[in-house]
Amino acid sequence: MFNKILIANRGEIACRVIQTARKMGIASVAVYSDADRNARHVKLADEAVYIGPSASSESYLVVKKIINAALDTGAQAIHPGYGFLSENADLCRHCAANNLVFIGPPVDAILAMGSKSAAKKIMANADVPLVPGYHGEDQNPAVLKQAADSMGYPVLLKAAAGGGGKGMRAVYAEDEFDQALAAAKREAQTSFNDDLMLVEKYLQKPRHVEIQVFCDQHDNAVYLFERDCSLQRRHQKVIEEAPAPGLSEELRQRMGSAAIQAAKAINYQGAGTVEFLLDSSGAFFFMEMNTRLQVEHPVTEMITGQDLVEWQLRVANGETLPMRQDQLTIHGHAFEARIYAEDPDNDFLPSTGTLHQLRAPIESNHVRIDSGVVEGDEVSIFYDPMIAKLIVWDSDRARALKRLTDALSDFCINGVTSNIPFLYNLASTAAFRSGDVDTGFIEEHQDEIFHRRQEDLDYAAPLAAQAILAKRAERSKQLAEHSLEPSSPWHLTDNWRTTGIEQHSLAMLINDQPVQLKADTSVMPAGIKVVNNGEHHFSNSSDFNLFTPQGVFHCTEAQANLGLDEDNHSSGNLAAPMNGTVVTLLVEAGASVSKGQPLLVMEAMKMEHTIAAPTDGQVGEFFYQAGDLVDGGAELLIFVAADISAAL
Ligand code: MV4
Repeated sequence: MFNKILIANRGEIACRVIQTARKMGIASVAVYSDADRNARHVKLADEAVYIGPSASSESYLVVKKIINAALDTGAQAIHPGYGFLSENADLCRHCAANNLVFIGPPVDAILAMGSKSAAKKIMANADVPLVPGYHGEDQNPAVLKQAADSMGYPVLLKAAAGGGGKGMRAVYAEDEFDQALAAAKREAQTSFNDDLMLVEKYLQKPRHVEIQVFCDQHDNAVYLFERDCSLQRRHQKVIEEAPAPGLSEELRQRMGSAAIQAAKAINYQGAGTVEFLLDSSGAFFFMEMNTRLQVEHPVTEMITGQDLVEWQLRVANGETLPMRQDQLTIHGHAFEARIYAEDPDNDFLPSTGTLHQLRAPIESNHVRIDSGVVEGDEVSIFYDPMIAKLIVWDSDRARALKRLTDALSDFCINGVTSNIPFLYNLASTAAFRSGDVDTGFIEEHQDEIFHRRQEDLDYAAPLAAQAILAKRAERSKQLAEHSLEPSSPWHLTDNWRTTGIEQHSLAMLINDQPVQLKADTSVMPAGIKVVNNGEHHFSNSSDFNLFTPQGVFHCTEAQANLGLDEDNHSSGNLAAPMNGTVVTLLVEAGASVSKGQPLLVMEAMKMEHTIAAPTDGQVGEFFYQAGDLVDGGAELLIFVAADISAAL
């Protein structure tokens, strides 16, 4: 076995490969760019080599730098991960030329699968089922149109050099064909510098079911069952699962055998994935073959109990496959959700920045987190903004799905916008729960997925109120413990509410929705009701995230009316009306004051503002001194209304 390998990648996959290498007693070499100088994979590796500027094109994608890093550190093999150079024939060739083992397939297999039309030709010869269509060299428009007419509309025009949904155009009727073909060829020429076209029967909302295959150098080949990756948005996978919901054992075996046939047709070695389109009738058709370990491989690991990176290392080292087909079984069900720093409410644009808070769910036999970052790291603009992969497992799909929604609710991220609420809403839809998933799912259910339901708000509001009350009680308790007067009411701990407040008027923004609540803490648990969700002037006195099973709610507490609510004579904590500076305190802490008596002067926007006593009462404590800068909405002092303090 290798003594040392180099991981030519970054982020979560680099960390994941390093972990298996360590488990096997193999030393690891990381490579890193400027932006990744302090990255997690650099810290986890035994050694690390700087390979240049942050832009991938000047670092992670430079074959010469990767090869030199391996040679300079005495690494015997290179693991390419996924993306970057993982399917790059040049890296494969340069490894061979430098007596380095490429942990992946032979270069001919990479080349064979690199072109969609070449791949389909190979698969046709291997009797692997293809979508009915034309994949020929003759690109005479009349030939292509004849093929379309004979298979019947709708048809799909696909650029042979395309991929990931790029260069596809549907044609619904014969009279649209010529114009559509001309447009598709122009686009392909522009995008791929190659306008070779395939024509296929257009399958309506198929499922994307892929088979994990593994082949060693001794002509052994197995499939490790399937993954359903139909849940995609703009051809990016969002949630993957294994096994595929509702797939019969008979269909699984037929797809697995077809995948093995595809692998053998190209003398495959290593980990590979054969992607199929599965239509509603149960017919399946070869789409493409990926000659690398996939992002979503963990769900296969969870249901088979196998470490696929360990398999890769053993196979690359010339060992036979660790298991035979008859030894592999499916146990339970697994999901993977890709946690991204992106904003679903802003067309999923990446949300770069600092991960001020990153608290992942606790890992267990049921919850696995593959992450390349830790709290405090930057999510940079240079690379894919994936924060982590959340993988869950349980004994059946329903239980695994509950694990998923619970874990998403426990995943706390602050500092960047994440797609967690989107993932949670998606996983919570009835259609997803029923396993009724195909490639059109997100499009079809987007109202339910993207729309923050009113009931979510009503659900969140009382929870947010409880959070505010708890925060206030905690703050008052802290103050009481440091208060000046031994006789001060703040010392009373006989369940007396430290601020003496029993009815609260709370106002807040919940996910930008104004909400007003009345809370009565004279009863336990606090009686809280949502009142008219009227408009309020909000000052962002304090923001907090409410992480709930319904997803994350961003809450901004504020005073609807400063300090007192007209229709009840409770006292309150007086808040600064806006950002400003405290000019002077006009009374001592602990002083008794009368309604309207000036308590404090602050300056804001070149004007002086006097904060006056909302009613007769007592100043509990000032939180600021003269000269202090104050954020709008910040609590300036604690004030206890006379009718409350009289009762003490
Ligand atoms: C198709 C298809 C329907 N009919 N081919 C999308 C990208 C590439 N992987 C192939 N794709 C498709 N090919 C025929 N003949 C529908 C898709 C497709 C799709 C496939 C898998 C996963 C998600 C998809 C989303 C949209 C379209």
